[in-house]
Amino acid sequence: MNKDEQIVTEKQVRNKTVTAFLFFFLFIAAVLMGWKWLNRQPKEQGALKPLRTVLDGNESVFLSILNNNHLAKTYPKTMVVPRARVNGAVGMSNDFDPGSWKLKLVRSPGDTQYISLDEIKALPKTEIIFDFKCIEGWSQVTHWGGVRFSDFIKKYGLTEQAQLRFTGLITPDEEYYVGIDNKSMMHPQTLLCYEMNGAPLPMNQGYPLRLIIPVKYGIKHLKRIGTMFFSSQRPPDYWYERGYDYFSGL
Ligand SMILES: Nc1nc2c(c(=O)[nH]1)N[C@H]1C(S)=C(S)[C@@H](COP(=O)(O)O)O[C@H]1N2
Ligand SMILES: [Mo]
Repeated sequence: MNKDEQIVTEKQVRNKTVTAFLFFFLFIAAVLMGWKWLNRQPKEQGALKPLRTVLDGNESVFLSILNNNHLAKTYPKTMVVPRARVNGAVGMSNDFDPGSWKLKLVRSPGDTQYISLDEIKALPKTEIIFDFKCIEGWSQVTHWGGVRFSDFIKKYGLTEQAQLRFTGLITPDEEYYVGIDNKSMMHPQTLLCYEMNGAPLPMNQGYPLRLIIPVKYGIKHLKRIGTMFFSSQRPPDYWYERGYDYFSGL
């Protein structure tokens, strides 16, 4: 017999087995207790507080990485999906009158300006083909055209407003709304978009004007912009209130 080998008695085997099972059950008990603790925590904006704390922590990390040289990948026209999927119809009610639409721009509380689609189309046009990603897990390469948000800000003399932390967007019926950090809004790929595949936006894709913001998930690409405003605090956000990440960056 090799000198390294030892005789293991049946009793020793039994003791080891008992110990292993004990640790296993303690581990399961700890996981169950942790899970119960987590579910007893108060909710904050639709998410359990400890989870919300982690999401908000992620936000500051992402914001410090995001810069204007970091561009979302773009694609050739040949890769654009033939029929783009339509997702989400909150705030797209049928009683909307496209003929009388104007963008309601709240320059500051009490100072509102109305801007027509023609005025927006008169600004320099930018196009982008990128992989549009939804948090539900699908993505598709789509082609959009419109005015860079940063060009719009310059043209309408909103530089000071853009230095506040957030922009808020709301559909005309006020059913869907998003808040977005201005660092992401001023990113060169962020568009006030009025075209898809070189044609006016289809009704269900947000006619007459939607947001395209490739540095964010789909939930932030609000379709059919009614009101735009600026704020140093987080504007209300539809999916944030339902437990999702406020930042929703990519
Ligand atoms: N007004 C409005 N905008 C919206 C939504 C919505 O429900 N209402 N859904 C969002 C979500 S979750 C996604 S993934 C995209 C989908 O854009 P699409 O329909 O052009 O594919 O729109 C976003 N913008
Ligand atoms: Mo989405």
